[in-house]
Amino acid sequence: TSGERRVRYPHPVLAARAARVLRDNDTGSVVTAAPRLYPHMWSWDAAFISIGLARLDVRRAIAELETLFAAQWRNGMVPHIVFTDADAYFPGPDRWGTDVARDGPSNVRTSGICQPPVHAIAVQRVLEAARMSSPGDRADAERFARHIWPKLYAWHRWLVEYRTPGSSGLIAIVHGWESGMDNSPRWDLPYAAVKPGAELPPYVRKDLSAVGDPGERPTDREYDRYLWLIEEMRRASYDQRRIVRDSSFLAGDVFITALFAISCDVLIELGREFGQAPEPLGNLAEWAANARAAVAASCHSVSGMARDRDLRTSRWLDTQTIAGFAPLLCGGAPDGVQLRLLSLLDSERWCGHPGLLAPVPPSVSPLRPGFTPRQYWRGPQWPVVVWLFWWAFERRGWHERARRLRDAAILLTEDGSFGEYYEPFTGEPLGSADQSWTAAVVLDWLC
Ligand code: 9WN
Repeated sequence: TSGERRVRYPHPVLAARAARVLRDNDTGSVVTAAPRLYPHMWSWDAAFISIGLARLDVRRAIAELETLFAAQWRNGMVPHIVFTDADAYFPGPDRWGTDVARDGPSNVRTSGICQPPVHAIAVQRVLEAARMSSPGDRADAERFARHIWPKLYAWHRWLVEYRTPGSSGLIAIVHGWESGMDNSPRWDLPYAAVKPGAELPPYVRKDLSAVGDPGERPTDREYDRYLWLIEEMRRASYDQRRIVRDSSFLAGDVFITALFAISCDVLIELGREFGQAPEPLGNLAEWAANARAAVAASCHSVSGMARDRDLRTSRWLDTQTIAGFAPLLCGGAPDGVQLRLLSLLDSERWCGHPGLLAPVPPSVSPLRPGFTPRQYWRGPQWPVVVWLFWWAFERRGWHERARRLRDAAILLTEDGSFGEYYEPFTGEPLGSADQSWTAAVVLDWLC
């Protein structure tokens, strides 16, 4: 099989290659998400990148998160992109036009939406790495954790204040890009209701020339919708209340909700350690409990899979994507549901599919109609998502499961190309090569 023809670097060499990717993608002020395709800082990428950087240089890791949080909006939102001067990505800062936003930062240009809240997890992981490194690193990381805590808290508060509309308790997204899983079938139904108007200003995509095969990226039709949603938000001057009330896309994201629950837990741990006041800690505990309950309430009565919700039509979104395993990340679902999800994860529908090169969950079940093994969030395996499950399983004390997942992810990535995502049957790297967050999580696993 083509799997047997793949290069397999010994782990010390693989780690050195991963370190080189992070160094090569470092412009001096940010480590870009990828060299050609993504020449800016992305929010959740920066979190994972800092986790990798902490294995090389704790101060550099801290600087990365500080740069991201220096772009935090006044209302608390952490923007999904912090733009560098590079011109090679579309939509860039002019198309986003967030300069009209009342709450935007004045020092940098950013996009006007957010991404999954994994930053508290990154801060804690950087702290752990620093403590194993040297007393100086430890002191720097502790100072940093204390300093960034109120900013993390403001970010979490923003999600609760602005993004928990309605009664589902799920954290809502106003654009598929906010989920980080842009064109996942999770969003097919809500996107079907997004009708780009004739006033959509013309545009030229830049992403297609940066990947080998356009079939690995979202379609033009999808892009029209992505751009139309930006148009709507720009017209609303990025006023969150208006956007949540009026935009043509509003979905409760169960995966973000699960990540939010555990990030609140982590923030509580950090807050206790660094002497934060009882009131914010109490709020975080309440937010975590509400988020967990929302994830549990979304579970399908037969399959157990957690579901997103279209908040415009009040319908559950039943898709067999990796997001359905959200309760395994955050816990809180009844034991029976959890057992069902674990055996589903091991089954041939997911990791146990006999054709997989490496038994890590693909973005979509290979047995689901419409599974597309080479297309972005519609089938390929994403090491960074595997890292989240690995980290959560460790945290939950499922060490053997966690170890199996990590070993499998290393098998997938040991060709040393650090692909953005991988074809599940052959292990072919797809999308961008030298993707920073892939290198970062591999480095974290190997150190
Ligand atoms: C849009 C940077 C980002 C990731 C997302 C991934 C992809 C952007 C794009 O790249 O999205 O935000 O242009 O396709 O879907 O998760 O953060 O790596």
